[in-house]
Amino acid sequence: MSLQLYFAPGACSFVPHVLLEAAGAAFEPKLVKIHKGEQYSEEYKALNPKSQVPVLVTEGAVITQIVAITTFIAESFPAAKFLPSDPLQKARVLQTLAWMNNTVHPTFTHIFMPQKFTPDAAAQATIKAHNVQLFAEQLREINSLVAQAKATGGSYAAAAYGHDHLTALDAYVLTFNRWGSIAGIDPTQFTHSWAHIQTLAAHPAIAKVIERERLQLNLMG
Ligand SMILES: N[C@@H](CCC(=O)N[C@@H](CS)C(=O)NCC(=O)O)C(=O)O
Repeated sequence: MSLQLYFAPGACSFVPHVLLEAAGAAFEPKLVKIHKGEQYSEEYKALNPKSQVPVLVTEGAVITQIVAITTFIAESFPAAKFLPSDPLQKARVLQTLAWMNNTVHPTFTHIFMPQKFTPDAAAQATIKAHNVQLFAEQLREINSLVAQAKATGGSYAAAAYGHDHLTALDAYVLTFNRWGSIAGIDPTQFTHSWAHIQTLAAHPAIAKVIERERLQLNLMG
C-alpha cells in the first residue's frame, strides 16, 4: 500500500504521523511549510482545497480530517490496535477523539490565529485571552482523563475506556500540552499529562517523529 503523509512540524498532523510510525508503516513524509503559506499554493489546494494538513494519500486517494485519517490507519494496521474492537470502547475512544478534534483544537486556533475570526485587533486580543482560559480548562480535563487511565494501571490514555494501547488520543495529549506552552500555559502543572508525555516521548516511534519534526515539548522551558 503506498502512503504519503503531508505534515507540518508541530501541527495536528503529528497525530497521524505518530500512528503511521508506530504501526511500522512504510510511508513518505511530505513536509508542508505552513508558516510560509505553502498550504495556499495552487499545487497544495489541488490536493486539499481546505489548505490544511494533515493529508494522507493512499494509492492516489486523498483522505483529509484527522478522525478519518486515523480511522483509516487503525483499520489498515489492525495489529497496532489503534482503535478497540469492542463497540462501546471504540465509541468512547472516538467520542474523545472527536471532542479533541472539534472542540479543543479550534479553541487553540482562536489563540494562535485570532485573525481568522475577526479583522479587529482589539477583538482579536479579547478572543485570544478568553480562549487561553478555555484551553487551560480543556487541558485540565485531559489531565483528568490521563489520571483515570493511569488509575487503572494502564500506560495509555484509552486505558480509561478499557483499551490500554497507544491511540490517537495520546498523540493529541502531547500536541495540546505543547501548544499550551506556546499560549503561556505551563504544561508541567498538568502532572498526569506531563508525566505521560515524558513516557510517550521515550517511545521509539514517537521519539522518531519528534526528531523528524524537531519538536521541543515545552516551549516555556
Ligand atoms: N479538522 C481538521 C483540522 C486541520 C487543521 O486545523 N490543520 C491546521 C494545522 S494544526 C492547518 O493546516 N492550518 C493551516 C491554516 O489554517 O492555514 C483535521 O482534523 O484535519
